[in-house]
Amino acid sequence: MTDVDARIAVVAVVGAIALSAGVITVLPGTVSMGTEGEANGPVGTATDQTEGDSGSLIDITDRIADNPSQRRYGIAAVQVDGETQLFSTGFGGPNQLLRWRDGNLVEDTPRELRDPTTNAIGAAGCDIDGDGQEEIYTLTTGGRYGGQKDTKDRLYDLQDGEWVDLLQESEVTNQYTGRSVACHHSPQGYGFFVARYAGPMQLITESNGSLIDLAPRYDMDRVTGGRSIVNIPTEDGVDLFVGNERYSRAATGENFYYRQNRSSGTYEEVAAELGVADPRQAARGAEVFDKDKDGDLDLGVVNWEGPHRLYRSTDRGFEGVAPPEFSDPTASRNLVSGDFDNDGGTELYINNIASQGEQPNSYHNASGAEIPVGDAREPDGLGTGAARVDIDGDGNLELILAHGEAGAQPLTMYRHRNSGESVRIQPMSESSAPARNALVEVESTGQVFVVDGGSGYLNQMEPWVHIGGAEPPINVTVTFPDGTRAQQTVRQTASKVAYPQN
Ligand SMILES: [Ca+2]
Ligand SMILES: [Ca+2]
Ligand SMILES: [Ca+2]
Ligand SMILES: [Ca+2]
Repeated sequence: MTDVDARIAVVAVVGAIALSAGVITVLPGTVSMGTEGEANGPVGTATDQTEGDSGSLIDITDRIADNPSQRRYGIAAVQVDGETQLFSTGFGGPNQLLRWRDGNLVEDTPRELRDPTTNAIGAAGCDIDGDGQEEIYTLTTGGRYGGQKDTKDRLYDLQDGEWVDLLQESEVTNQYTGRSVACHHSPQGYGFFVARYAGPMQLITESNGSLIDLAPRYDMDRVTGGRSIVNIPTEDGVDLFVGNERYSRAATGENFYYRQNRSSGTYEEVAAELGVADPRQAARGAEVFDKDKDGDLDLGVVNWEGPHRLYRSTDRGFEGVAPPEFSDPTASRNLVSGDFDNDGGTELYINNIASQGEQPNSYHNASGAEIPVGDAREPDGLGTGAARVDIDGDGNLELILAHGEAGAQPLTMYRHRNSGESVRIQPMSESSAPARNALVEVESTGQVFVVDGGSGYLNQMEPWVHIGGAEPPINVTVTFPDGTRAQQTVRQTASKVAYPQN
């Protein structure tokens, strides 16, 4: 899809012109903010909690205290000092780290993480060195979307209170552009899988104090137009889906599905066999969730101006089951799943980018049927990143959206009204970091949930499992990504599950 990249390049230039002219698109529920980049206070209008559609998302952007209008791309929920925080990548401006304090989302970005000049795009957190603290990887572009770039990515490690970039002195980064990065547990432990664009993909981990790239060893260093990544844990290993597109006329754009065999320590690429290669479409967001509560993870993929997919897991692979109201093509960026109203059913949110006129976002139930989206429609929103996270710890999921590419906009934040109860579980790794890629099965229903490893497309969801419509106690089985299992009765509404000690 060479035209796609050409269009993105043009859009980026137009966006830059618009910015220099001081043009700002104002999102629904926000107030005009003066000049671009100005760090004003709250940008959302206060929302009357008693009005509106009870079946839809309401705007709570006014809770974001530090919310400059700027071009952003990804948004990653990372765990820092034991607390879930939000890291947004800046494009033509700084990255931001935001945390919840006294009823507001406030910025608290360490100087080392701001990195205002490298034009970052995807980000993820993952404890690759086993010290219990997630490292933060940012995929930079240097302003280029394909081929080689003149910047290095960043891999920030928190050392004695200061974030140190481990790639600065390392030869591991290959300096090809890309889009997404995710936390993936290979047979050798946690690493960052990096989806490159027109360059070999990477799986970067630490071994004996040095960074290494495991992708060649696992035959994952393929070259394509890499876009999205999602982990799909099974009993046999942690599979990895990579959503791709054509990057040249000579290339093909099929997706990859790497089936991990944990016991043999190998992967096999089986996307075509499973029915998810979709070579004619340009993949964007991807999500994994148990849509029919049968204990098998299903897959959703939104494509750029092509049919969006809902795949039901079967004995033979994946079967496309999206109704037209879900599959209808849009200028999509992300797909977010979560039980936002705590009724026990999963909702799906399609986040679009309005770079060529209005492109409203849409909201669906787990079968793909459209439901009222409410304030989160954002017809003029330049959607790029999206994350689900219970950032205020009240047991209800928030939806946080980043915007950018074609222009500068603030972050936005939404939640459901009239939410029911939930049980939230955080499996912890052997090193007491979030056990991303862990699989949680609820005994009473058989439904399974994944601790997100990122990225969907550019992002990372919270490192928790959110079980809506549930009340403690519930019995769960956690399959850690190395295959270790733990059964536990969860007695609190928010509980950690420790890695079993011998
Ligand atoms: Ca670490
Ligand atoms: Ca299923
Ligand atoms: Ca629901
Ligand atoms: Ca919440």
